Amino acid sequence: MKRKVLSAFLIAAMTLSMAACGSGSGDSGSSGGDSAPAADEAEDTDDAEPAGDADSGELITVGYAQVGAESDWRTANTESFKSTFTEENGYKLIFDDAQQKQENQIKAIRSFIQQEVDYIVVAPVVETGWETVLEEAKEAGIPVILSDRMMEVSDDSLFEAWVGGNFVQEGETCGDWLAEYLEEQGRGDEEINMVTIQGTIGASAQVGRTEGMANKLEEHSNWKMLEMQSGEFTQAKGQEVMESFLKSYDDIDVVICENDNEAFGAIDAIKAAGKSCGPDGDIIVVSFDSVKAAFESMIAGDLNATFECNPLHGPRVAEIIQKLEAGETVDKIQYVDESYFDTSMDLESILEERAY
Ligand code: GYE
Repeated sequence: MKRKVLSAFLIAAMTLSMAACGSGSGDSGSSGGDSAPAADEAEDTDDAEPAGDADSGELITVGYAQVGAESDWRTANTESFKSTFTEENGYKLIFDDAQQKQENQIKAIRSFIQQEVDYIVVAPVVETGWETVLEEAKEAGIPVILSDRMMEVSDDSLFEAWVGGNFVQEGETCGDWLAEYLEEQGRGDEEINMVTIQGTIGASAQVGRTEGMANKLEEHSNWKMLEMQSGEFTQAKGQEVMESFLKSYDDIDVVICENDNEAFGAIDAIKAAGKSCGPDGDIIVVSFDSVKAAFESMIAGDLNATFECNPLHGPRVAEIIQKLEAGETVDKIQYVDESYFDTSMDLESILEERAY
């Protein structure tokens, strides 16, 4: 799908969900709408009917080209697929971990085609460079479903559907939260120096979150983005990048980490440099995903806020497959409802209920 088309969906979804931004309630903001339906109905597969042909015992074979194992989010996403696409539920899952490399994912997709799987599911590492291999899948008559990150292709018949988070909106929610937080601290007009530890460059989650935050920077002339560098969505790289930022600048007010794991690394770097962070510290740290460890970090007083991105896509993809099997049409673009959490909330009780 071309960026232009995707942007139209994003705008529709953002318009519908603006009211939920900055509400401070921690309740799910709505990102649904006609053109961007929420996919949450598929959350629970426990009572799902087995998808394969139960009488003949035939299983539906699904090849999942996963990004890697770079973060807690990714681990939860893998677990969601493995626990959904079980033989008990009527599936045979062929799982491939691409170790964050697009070339490995392309190889995995080709191997799925060779094995004549029934469906190919891809969480693409980056957005571009997929046309050829998707055409190969199309020629082989194998439907492709995208999950998590998006692909930018000129012909959107190359995939059946996409389900994932609204990354631009996540970035904007982060910017709105920051504006409100600084205002509450009496720092609304102060010059605020920021740095960003970006995700994997070219990945939808990086592109969207950076874009969403950039939109908010335009609204605040007193906010200054000193530098942005990729931390590859990992804790180790997040720490390394923060170490280098701290060497270059001694007046960082805010660090935006494009996932929670990068924030854990950044927090270690801040402490090692003799500085403090969190609500009572020198540096405000915010991140994306809202995995359990991020709640622990907020409870410990290190992380200020985390903007949710839901990784539990296994059941959502299973629902898409079941509909395609039944000859039904599926919504091409499906956004998942997402929220945010900060230290003003009752984090202990939210954590108790947290699934990832
Ligand atoms: O934020 C990050 C993971 O694509 C939404 O990938 C996903 C991102 C997630 O590595 O933790």
